[in-house]
Amino acid sequence: MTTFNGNYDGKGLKIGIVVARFNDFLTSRLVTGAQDMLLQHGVRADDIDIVWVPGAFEIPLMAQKLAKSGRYDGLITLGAVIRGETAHFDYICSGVTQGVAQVELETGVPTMFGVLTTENLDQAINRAGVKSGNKGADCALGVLEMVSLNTQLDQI
Ligand code: INI
Repeated sequence: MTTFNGNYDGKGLKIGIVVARFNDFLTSRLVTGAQDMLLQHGVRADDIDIVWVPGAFEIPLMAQKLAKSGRYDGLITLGAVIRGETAHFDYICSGVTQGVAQVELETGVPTMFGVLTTENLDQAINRAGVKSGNKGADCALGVLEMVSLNTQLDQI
């Protein structure tokens, strides 16, 4: 029996971050959380590229472009969609969720979903580094683990 576990070694990895500018007072905190965690695990600052897009709905297209470029070991997508602010909430959430999942499965590049989809501003603030951790930092650990697994399983 063989068990596979990913590690969190970021040395030599190139990571792309696609982040929505909408609600940037929240999403910039997610970027900081992700960057700090990647740097702590050995990713070089020069090996982190950040692409800002207007809103969460625009994330999948740029994530797809980065994934298809073949230059990234893994990607992190970050955004904040808050229900109270838009009648489009369900459409935006469903577009970005399905889009990011499609990018990951079609390209095979590990792609983290760090888009907050919350009922209210408080829930979003709490997940951007206040009470309930930082979703960006969680995604940074997640992408390192998935890249490691992806590499291991490519070699069997
Ligand atoms: N985009 C977000 O990232 N978060 C939101 O809460 C949001 N709201 O509330 O509307 C939002 N809208 C913009 C959307 O993502 C697109 O940029 C826009 O519809 C243009 O395609």
